Amino acid sequence: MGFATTAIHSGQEPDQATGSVTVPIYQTSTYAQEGLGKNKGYEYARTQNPTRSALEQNIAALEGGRFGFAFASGMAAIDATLRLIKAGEHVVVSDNTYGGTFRLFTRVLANYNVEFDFVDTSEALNVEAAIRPNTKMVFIETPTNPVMIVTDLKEVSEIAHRAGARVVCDNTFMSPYLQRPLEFGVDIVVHSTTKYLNGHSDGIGGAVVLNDETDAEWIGFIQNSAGAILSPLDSWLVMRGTKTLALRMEQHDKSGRAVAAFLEEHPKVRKVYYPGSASHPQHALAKRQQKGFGGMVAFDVGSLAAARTVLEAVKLCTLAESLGGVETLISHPATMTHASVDVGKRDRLGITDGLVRVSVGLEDTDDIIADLDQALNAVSG
Ligand code: P1T
Repeated sequence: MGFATTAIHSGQEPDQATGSVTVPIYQTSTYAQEGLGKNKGYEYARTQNPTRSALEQNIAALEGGRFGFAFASGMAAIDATLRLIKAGEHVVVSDNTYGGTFRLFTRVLANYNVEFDFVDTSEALNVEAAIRPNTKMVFIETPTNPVMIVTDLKEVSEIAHRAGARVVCDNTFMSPYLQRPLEFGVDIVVHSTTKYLNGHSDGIGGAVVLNDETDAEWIGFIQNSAGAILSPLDSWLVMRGTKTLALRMEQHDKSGRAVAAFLEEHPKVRKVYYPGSASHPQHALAKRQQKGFGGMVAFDVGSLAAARTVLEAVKLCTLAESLGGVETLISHPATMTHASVDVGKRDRLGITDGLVRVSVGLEDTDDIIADLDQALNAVSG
């Protein structure tokens, strides 16, 4: 079955009781039991919920994995995944990740004697050099948020596996329509479903997909034990989203390319970060492991003042955190999504005060470009 067919049908069988073509929202906390130890497979809704199970099956199928788990947020999904790591073990991480991931690793999990090394994973040799005898996980984001660095999934997976470490990929920026990390040897995919999978900016959520049965059992155990589950309504909203994921990603990709091409030519723009541009240092790799380049574009206008002008002059684009929804969102990583990363590291990564990030939405491409053009033209000098 093709991707769009899987998205619409996997986990989405018509309801047995009524024939409802959408999976019902089982808005319940518990289930009546027929007798002691006698139930219909559902006991308590933290542990099992049919709406959540349907979504978990759907996302697992989209990523081409055996097991899926839905969480209350992308961060909850990442946190649950890191519970595979024990005190005294070591994790190698892409040095540019979403700021919240960096914060969770350095400010929370580091307190539990888990060691993290942040390296530029776009150079596989850096990963190899960072591996230690106690390395049990390599965590990569590709392309990274926000400077769109691409990591070779196959090469890094081979290096990690030789050392006996699992590879986790945060696939939020691409969605499974544009990139399927498990096919390149990655062991675990995590998502903020808040973004493209939901696609309508109306719910926070996260997901984990993997093939290994032992690790899956543990993730399921954590999901139930720690309890950061996705609610039935939010599960339903993500399923509503995945049904149109293929169509939406096609358009995000088309407009993303057009916006990046426009920005590259604009005199007020110093630098554009978009793996779809021929000038991107890893354009060839992105072409190899991605089906497209998506709707995330970052660009540098040289100063905080210029960035502020652009961010405050836009009329159609909305100044907001988050990404992957139908509406175009524009943000300032240095003070918003990546404020928790120290300034020295931000500068090294290119997350300057002049960097602006756009999540190119599904409005007419010409309207998005016209809005960015008038906002850029408001920059003085
Ligand atoms: O916000 P939440 O659903 O918890 O997901 C966290 C997260 C994880 N991974 C990536 C790559 C992300 O981009 C995010 C969230 N990012 C934003 C809110 C943002 O504007 O970049």
